[in-house]
Amino acid sequence: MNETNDKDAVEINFDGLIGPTHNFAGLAAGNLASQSHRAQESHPRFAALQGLAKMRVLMGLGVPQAVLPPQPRPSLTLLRRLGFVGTDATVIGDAFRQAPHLLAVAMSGSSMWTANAATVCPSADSPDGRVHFTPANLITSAHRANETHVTAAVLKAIFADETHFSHHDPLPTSSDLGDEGAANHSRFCDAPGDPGGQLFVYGADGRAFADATSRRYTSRQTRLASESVARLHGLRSDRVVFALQHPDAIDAGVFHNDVIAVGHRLTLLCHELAFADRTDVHDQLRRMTDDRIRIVEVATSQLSLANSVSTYLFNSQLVTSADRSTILVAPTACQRHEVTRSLIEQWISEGVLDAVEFVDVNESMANGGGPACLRLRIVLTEPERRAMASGVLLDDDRLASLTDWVNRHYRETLTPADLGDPNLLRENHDALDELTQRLGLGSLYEFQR
Ligand code: SUG
Repeated sequence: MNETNDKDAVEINFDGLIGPTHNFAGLAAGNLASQSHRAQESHPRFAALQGLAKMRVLMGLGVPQAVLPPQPRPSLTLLRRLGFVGTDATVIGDAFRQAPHLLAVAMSGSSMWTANAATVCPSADSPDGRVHFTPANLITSAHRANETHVTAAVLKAIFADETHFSHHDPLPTSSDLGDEGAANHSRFCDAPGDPGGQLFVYGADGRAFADATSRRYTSRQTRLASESVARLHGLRSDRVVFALQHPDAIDAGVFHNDVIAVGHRLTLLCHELAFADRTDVHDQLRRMTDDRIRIVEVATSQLSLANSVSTYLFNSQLVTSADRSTILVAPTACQRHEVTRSLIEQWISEGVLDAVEFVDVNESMANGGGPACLRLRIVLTEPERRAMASGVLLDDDRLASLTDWVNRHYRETLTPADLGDPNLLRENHDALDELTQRLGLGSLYEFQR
């Protein structure tokens, strides 16, 4: 795995900026946190500040940080497609009275979980030397499927230069081809600029007759989808592994693989029930990495599936800091839980990790989104960084400017009754108008044109 090495390539975390309509509508299937917080009051301003504080921690470690902007909400395009007519205020008012579920769908802030925005493969792995993007179709739920076309536009606006960046269409809308992006995808390499090997994890085959077993929750990712993305990105067949999720994990609330495994460089932290056939998956990963991968597995006897899901241990970010230390950026729930705290201490004493940083992203966690859900990893070489829209890359000044922007535009609280307030639309558009100027993205959204 070390033919050529672009030493200037870096892995950048693109975090979803938590949007002004972050709320708890209980929309997400198989996601226990989303279900249990349904209809509670949310705190959009606090949520966004927690997200920015996490970014500050990563920046403090010397890890490159960028943001992806939130999407316009409520999505009037969606509500009009669903038959609501008249002025914007009429559309919102009628949806609120006649179909509050659909208004919640149109109001969702779920694009904040950018691990589901797309699958991205670095140029070092592609035959045409370009970075490849496939936006996730997110077909399992209406609120997430509604992100896809705007996500595609955002990625195209930031990575516009076709000599460096290749954008594929989202996979067709079919339950055979459910795709939830990078949350089910990991890449292993020595250094980010080296050619890597990739792991795609799915929970169902995709052919209806092969998926006939009935379980508590349906899987969101199919093998047919994962294989299609790998094919579109031109990945070499000896550099990919396709792994079936353990069905017990899905039924315990592991709706994405990043709830039960995290990989970075040549390390994989995972639970023993992450994969249906753990021995075979480990063997394949060893072969793909010339036996260089370090697989650190947690047994059910150490940490149950239920506690893996409630602490979100495996939804930590695993990063390499500027001084080349391996750091786990873990949710504060792991600090409070005795078992996860001692597992992390053990990993530090064994040299798997150099240190841990605990981050509080509890507003996002309450919807099932931990630290790793909030970021999309994109490896870029120096020329690729020069070719992108650089306004989304954060430094201290931009972080301060975003903090100021949140403080001026966000509401403190949102309740289910607030979703019917037509003023939210104007507030959201004003906020996004200012944001796209600040990030140098111009007129990105339909409402701005
Ligand atoms: O798709 N929650 C998201 C959480 C996504 C987490 N991402 C990763 N694991 N990578 C989901 O289940 C809840 C929205 C609501 O209930 O209002 C939601 O969509």
